[in-house]
Amino acid sequence: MQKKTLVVTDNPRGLALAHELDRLHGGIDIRQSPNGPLPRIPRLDVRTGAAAVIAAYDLVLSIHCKQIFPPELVGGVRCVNVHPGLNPHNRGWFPQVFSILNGLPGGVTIHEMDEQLDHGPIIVQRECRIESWDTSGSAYERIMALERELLLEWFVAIRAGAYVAVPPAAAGNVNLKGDFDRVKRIDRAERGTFGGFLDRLRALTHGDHRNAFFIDAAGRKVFVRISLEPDDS
Ligand code: 0FX
Repeated sequence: MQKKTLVVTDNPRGLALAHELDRLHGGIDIRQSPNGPLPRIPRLDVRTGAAAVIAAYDLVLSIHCKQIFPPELVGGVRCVNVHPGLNPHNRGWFPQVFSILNGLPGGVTIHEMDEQLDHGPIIVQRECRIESWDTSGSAYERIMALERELLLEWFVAIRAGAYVAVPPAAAGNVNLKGDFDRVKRIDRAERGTFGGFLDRLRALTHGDHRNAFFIDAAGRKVFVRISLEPDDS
C-alpha cells in the first residue's frame, strides 16, 4: 500500500502549493522547520525526526525547506527537492539574485536529493528567462509561477517514481547566505562599470526587503532599491 507523502516547507507559497496538491491528489502531510514562519503548521526537525519520517512516508518533498536533510534521511526514503534555480547553476541561496549578478541561467529544478546542496539527479527542470529590466523580485514572481506549473504537472509521476532522473552534467556553483549578505553592502568608493552596478542593484531589489545599503558620512545606514521599466511603446 502506498504510504503518505510528506511536504516540508518554510515558504507561504510552498504551503499553498502543498495544500493544492492535497486537494487534487490527497495523502499529503505538511510540516515546517522548527523555526519556520507558517501559522498552525506542525514543526519537524529533520535530524531528530528522520527515523519517524522514514517509517511513515515513502516520499518527502521539500518545497523551500530551509533545513539541510541529513544523510540518514536522504538515504532512508526518497526525498525530492523543488528548487527555484536551474541546477547546476547557482545552487543554494536565492538563485535568481545570483543569476542577475553573474549572468548564469535561472529557472526551476525538481530533483532527487543526495547529501550535497541542490545536487542530486534531476527529474525535470525548466529555464526561466531573466530580462535586462528584471529585479530579483520580478524574476522570482515568474520563477514561482513556473515552479507551481511544473510541480502540478509532474506530481503524479513523482509520487509513483515514474520518471528517469539524470545526474547534473557538471558540479556547477553554490552560493550561501553569507555570499548574499556580502553583496548587500555598497562601498561608495568601489570602481566598476555602470552595467555592473545596475545589475547589483537589480539583484538586490526585491519587494520591501531592505537589502542593498551604504553607510553615509554621518555613519547612517541608507538602503537602496532600484526601479526599471522597459519601453512598451
Ligand atoms: O523559500 P525561498 O524562496 O528559497 C530559499 C532559497 O533561495 C532556496 O534555494 C532554498 N531551496 C530555500 C529553502 O530557501 O526564500 P525566501 O522566502 O526566504 O525568500 C524569497 C526571496 O525573497 C529570495 O529569493 C530573495 C528575497 N529576499 C528574501 C529575504 C529573506 C530578499 O531579497 N532579502 C531577504 O532578506
